[in-house]
Amino acid sequence: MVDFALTSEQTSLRDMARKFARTEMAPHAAECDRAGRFPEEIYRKAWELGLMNLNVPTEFGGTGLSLFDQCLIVEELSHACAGMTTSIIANCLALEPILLGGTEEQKHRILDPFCAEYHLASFCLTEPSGGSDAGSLKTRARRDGDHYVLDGEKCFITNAPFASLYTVFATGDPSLRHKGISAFVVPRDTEGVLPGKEEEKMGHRASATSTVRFEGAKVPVENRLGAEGEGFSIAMRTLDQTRTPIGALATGIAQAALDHAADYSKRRQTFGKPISEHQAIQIKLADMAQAVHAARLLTWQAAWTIDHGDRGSLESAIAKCFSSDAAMRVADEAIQVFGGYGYMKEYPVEKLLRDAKLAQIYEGSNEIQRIVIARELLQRYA
Ligand code: COS
Repeated sequence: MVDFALTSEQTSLRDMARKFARTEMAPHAAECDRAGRFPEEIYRKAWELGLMNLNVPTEFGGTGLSLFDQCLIVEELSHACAGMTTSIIANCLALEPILLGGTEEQKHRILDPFCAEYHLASFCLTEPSGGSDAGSLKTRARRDGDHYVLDGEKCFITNAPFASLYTVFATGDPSLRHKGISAFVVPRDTEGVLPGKEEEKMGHRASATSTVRFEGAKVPVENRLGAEGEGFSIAMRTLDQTRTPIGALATGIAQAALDHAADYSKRRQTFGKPISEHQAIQIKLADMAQAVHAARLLTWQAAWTIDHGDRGSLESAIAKCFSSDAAMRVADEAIQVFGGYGYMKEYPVEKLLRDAKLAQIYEGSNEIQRIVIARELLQRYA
């Protein structure tokens, strides 16, 4: 039987995340957006409450939540500020390769001390020469006795300037394409690990993004995850897991846009009555509500599918792609409901459009999601 009702534990979890989002995040969202400030004091509080490292099992010091429960939290956080949420959940992305590819020894050695204190980690896959074609990455990993030497550059790396740990994908031989890629855990204090300066972004401005250069960085062999050449599979399986919470993040943006638009429509008067009484506005709100509901349900279904043991490549790509496209449409319509005020930074909705845009690009652009969806779909007609 399919049941859409949340358990009492899930309701409490969602309420706790909502309270944190509304009291700790929302009051600072506009200021951090304007200044491009990375509010580490908020991220530290999120860690204290168990809102970080959500996917790491409790035996390694994490919160150990199902993907479904993670999505409940992510939607609430993102309703307050998608940029802060990106920084809070970046640890899940960065640590997932360790959960998928690490041995028990590696998990305890790396995750136990990492999760015991407030730390940030970054997932280093994308490179300046091509993000979508992950199999063509050029960062080299040369084996030299009991360690590897890493050389190359990663870009658009969330939390990189503040991270103490990087999961890095590098190749032993670029001519092998995806078969040459391995995954490594690289501590920040390794000599030759050089995070770049923070990027100035259109949205998600409370989150920090930069390049990371590796110049002869020596990584011990025991920090390689899985076998040599297994890195691409680890990266793809990681993204299957983490694209669904991006669906939840986009749903949070869309719900916030709908909430702001509906609320404003009841207070704004034109032609002698609140604009909520004009059918032109009601039709917009109805379309926005449909998009929000569909985004949430697709995200929940993808999370449920993965929690029940399926790889979920198709469902997570659908959830991520649909929800982020929906968030763009809903944020756009929210601005239209606000009219000229919606275009002004003094009001909250233009930020939502800028934040929604990134959800269509990161963790695999929506064009890549459509390729994944089409491939998965066509296999079923073989
Ligand atoms: N899980 C496990 N294995 C997977 C997989 C998945 N989800 N998807 C692909 N693979 C495997 C394939 O089975 C294939 O294995 P074999 O060589 O054993 O047959 C291998 O990986 C190569 O797959 P494929 O031929 O599909 O690779 P492509 O080079 O065509 O690339 C896409 C596939 C486009 C899907 C991949 O490059 C991609 O996801 N790009 C986007 C990267 C991204 O999301 N970046 C954002 C970074 S985080 S902000």
